[in-house]
Amino acid sequence: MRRAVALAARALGATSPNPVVGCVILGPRGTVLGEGWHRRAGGPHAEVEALAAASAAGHDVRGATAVVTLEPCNHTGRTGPCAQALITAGIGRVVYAVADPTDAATGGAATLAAAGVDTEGGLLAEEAAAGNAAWLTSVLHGRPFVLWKYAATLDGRSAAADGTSRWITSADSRADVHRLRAEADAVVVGSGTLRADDPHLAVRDREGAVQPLRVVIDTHASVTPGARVLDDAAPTLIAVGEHADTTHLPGADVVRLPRAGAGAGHGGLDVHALLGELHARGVRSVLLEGGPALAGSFVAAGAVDRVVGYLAPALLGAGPAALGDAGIGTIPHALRLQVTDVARLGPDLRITAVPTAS
Ligand code: AOF
Ligand code: ZN
Repeated sequence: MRRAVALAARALGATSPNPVVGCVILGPRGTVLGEGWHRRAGGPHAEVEALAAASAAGHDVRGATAVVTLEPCNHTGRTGPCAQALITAGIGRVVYAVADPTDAATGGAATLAAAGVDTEGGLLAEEAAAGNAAWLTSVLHGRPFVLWKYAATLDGRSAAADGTSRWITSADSRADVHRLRAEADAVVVGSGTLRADDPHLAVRDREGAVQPLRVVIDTHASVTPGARVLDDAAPTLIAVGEHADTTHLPGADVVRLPRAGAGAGHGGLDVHALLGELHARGVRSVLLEGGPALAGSFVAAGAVDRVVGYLAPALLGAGPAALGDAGIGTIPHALRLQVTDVARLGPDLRITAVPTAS
């Protein structure tokens, strides 16, 4: 199953609005007969890919075990039902990690069991669910999964007093951020970051990566037509306030959003309205890249699902903090996180954490 989870992860960022799914078919004594993963929405499901790989290798899969990260689907959508494909192939046992929570596709386990296939769910479920967090969040909550990424010095500052921020972290950390971008369906920045850094936000140096939608939160439509984020390397959406003048941006993809209510950090655009708009466009995962005010408004809205902090062993002592006002005024109201991973990237530390269930 751990191998199936790793196979699924190969297509992170490429399958939305569908899940990532991996499948390994095991013969007697645990020999691998075939492996597959879902590569693109609308393409063959992982189980079908794995069956095809086993067949291409000349293996007989009758009586074999299929290990799959998601309960095999039970429906005819863009492709046929995988539960039936496994039954037809003569698979003897199916082990899956996470039950399919969608009304459309659920029921595969029952179909398999009714056909006499030995079926078991829940193996490594937590690990598989974490790997499919974007899809599961969108199915269960009707909004994209949000990962907030920041880079800071050890004293938590994301820029110096004079506004310079290039570069706080090492080349290794910055390459890792390109991986996060490639895995995300959309990358979101605020207009302050746009003015300060003129970022490009496209994915570089990653073969086969699907470019994320670049999203600029720009209440007053202050972005200039020459901004690098508006080039044609990737699509771009500009989210503006209801009354913004956008006549200087002909042809741009613009969405108008309401202002956030009181107590929502910096009082920018309504975060949930933005996430609803992105969800409607098929976005299942959002990488929130900056800056501090925008991140504060997402935290205030309860819309951060994972935090990845790149910490450089450097001190500034002055300059803006990584996170701006999130409407938190006292220690008991701190957003408590649980660290899920700590890694060293060159000289830096990368800390991954998720909000603790409260
Ligand atoms: C996938 N890939 O490997 C598996 C999926 O859009 P469709 O018709 O391909 O159906 C997508 C649904 O099928 C998806 O939401 C999930 O419930 C189920 N399983 N989907 O895209 C896969 N196994
Ligand atoms: Zn399927």
